[in-house]
Amino acid sequence: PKTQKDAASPSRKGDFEAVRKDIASILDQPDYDDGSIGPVLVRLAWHASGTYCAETKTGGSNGAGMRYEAEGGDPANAGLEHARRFLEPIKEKHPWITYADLWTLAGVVAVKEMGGPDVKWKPGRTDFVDDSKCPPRGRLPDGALAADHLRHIFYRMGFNDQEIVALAGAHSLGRCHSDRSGFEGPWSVTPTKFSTQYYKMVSPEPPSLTKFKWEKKVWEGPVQFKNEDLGEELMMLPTDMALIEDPKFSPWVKKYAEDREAFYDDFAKVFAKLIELGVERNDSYDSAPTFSKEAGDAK
Ligand code: DDH
Repeated sequence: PKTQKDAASPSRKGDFEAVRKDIASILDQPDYDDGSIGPVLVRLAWHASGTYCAETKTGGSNGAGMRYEAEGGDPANAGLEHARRFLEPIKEKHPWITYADLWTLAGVVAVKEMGGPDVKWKPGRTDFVDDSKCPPRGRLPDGALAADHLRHIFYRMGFNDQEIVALAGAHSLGRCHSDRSGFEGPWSVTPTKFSTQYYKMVSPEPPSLTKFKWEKKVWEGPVQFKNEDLGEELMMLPTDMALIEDPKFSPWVKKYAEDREAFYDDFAKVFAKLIELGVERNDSYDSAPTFSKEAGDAK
């Protein structure tokens, strides 16, 4: 009898370069947020992957469980239906790619197109055929909490303190939406550009940074921090502030604020690790070429 894993086949055939190009071509969306869907695609790849539990080997980007209410309806995933909807025409044009491959590839393409590093990406994820293997809710981080929560969530996936800080640099991108997470606003003045801005804003250390004082925003919403020194209201979550309050996290914040190359290198490594969590490939897939030609096609 076929196992569930056999039932949904990985995206083996097809031209991944063509998919990359098509993803790049839809990133600019003048009417959406700050004019790009890049940030929300990065968040989609991250939330697809960030449910991984190393101990039970469950969760992770394999399966594309967010297509089902069990995972897609997790309040932590609110708003990601927009990202998935934007990718639907790409899936229709390249039906051989699995959703799980498409969502992770979209994050990688978005990082690159917004000026970030090349992140290694490998196909071979399968899509669940039903929701029975969706991870339980509650595995993604809660922005209202602190350093111990970050460690609890990211150690479960198998990351260390340096990797936690490197991953957090993705918050140079995009914004919070009060109708999705409850929080509101962007972290940087360049939310569609991959950069070290997040560390420069959050870090209390020189060179640039002593001038940025964060204060609690007075509003009806959840606790978040604000700063208006750059002429626009920027924000930090309590979990962002935890990175500078914690003695083991804060040296990495300072390092990445000052050393763009180190951040780009480390981000590329850690994002590649993130999107591989829990992905198991069978041998025949591993030996297949990742790009347009299948071994058997080359005569
Ligand atoms: Fe994040 N993130 N994130 N984040 N994230 C939000 C938006 C974006 C947390 C909370 C929030 C990572 C880690 C954390 C991106 C990437 C990454 C929002 C706002 C909240 C809240 C959602 C909304 O209202 O639309 C918390 C907490 C953590 C943590 O504790 C570590 C990581 C690791 C990444 C990553 O990509 C590696 C991106 C991009 C966005 C912007 C999305 C958008 O629509 O714009």
